[in-house]
Amino acid sequence: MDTNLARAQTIASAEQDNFASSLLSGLRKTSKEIACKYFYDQAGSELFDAICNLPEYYQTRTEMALLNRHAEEITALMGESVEIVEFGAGSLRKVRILLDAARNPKAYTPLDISGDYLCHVVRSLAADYPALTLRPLVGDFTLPLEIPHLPGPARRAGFFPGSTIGNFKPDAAMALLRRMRSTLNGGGLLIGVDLVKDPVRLHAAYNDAAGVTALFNKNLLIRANRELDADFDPDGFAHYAPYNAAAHRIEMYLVSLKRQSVNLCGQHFEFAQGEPVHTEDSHKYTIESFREMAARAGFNPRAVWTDQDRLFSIHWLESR
Ligand code: AVI
Repeated sequence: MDTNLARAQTIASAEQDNFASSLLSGLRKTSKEIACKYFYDQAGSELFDAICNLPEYYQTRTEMALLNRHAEEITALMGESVEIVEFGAGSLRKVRILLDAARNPKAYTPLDISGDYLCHVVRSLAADYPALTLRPLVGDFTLPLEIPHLPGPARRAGFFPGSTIGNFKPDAAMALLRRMRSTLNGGGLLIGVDLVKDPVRLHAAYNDAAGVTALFNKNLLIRANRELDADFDPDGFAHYAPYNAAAHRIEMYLVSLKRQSVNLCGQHFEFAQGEPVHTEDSHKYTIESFREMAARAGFNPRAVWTDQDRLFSIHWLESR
């Protein structure tokens, strides 16, 4: 085992959440819903990786290009001997750009709900960054959590790429930013945010021609069948992802194609023909509207980088 690689440590929140209880309460609502954080089992994470490589999904490649172009400036703002705390261990390709450019980074602390995925992620970094402390933490960053401090002084810099902040409703996004600010303990936050743009382009990104996003959406039902012994018919539901221009968000649904009933954890649910089950929102911001929200969450919005077509943005927020 590499010496710089700590064993994954679980940090529990006082609040508890799990797929079964969340799904049961979501399907009991008048407007049925399934929480989007349950997309990411093994199959869902692989489908999401495939989405990131789709020609229509401009977000990932645009953010990567911005990170590559501005890595020097970004890591200079983070400072020397920094501990990079990543909220959700996403694509390692992104944090590697920061680690390569950073001045003598002290530690990388990815925080993710999936322990297996985390171990895989950090193991692949250990040999390439022998001087870096790798500290995988298993926990749900959407819940209130305390990250234990490393021995010795280290400034923290948060990293939250991919516009995952867009998957939270504005009130919840603001609460999450507040919690991140307190976790970072005076350190700044580097965050990727998808921008408001031509609705046709947005629609295409969530309704790809190859149907990968549709599979990603339906994987929620397949996961419930496998893990909770439910009897959803995935072909009995259609992927539907319109852009709500007034609310600046893509809304994702699974729409029941027929009248049907489903059994789940000993309970019975009826679906009318055409009934939608809400599975995700993906909010889009303007640079100004995001900076305003960050300021209301207690950050001091400093640098912002965007591409020439203003598709995507990366913000450096300092703690006040
Ligand atoms: C993870 N998140 C930022 C993605 C998004 O674009 O909202 C999830 C996704 N849903 C469908 N395609 C991608």
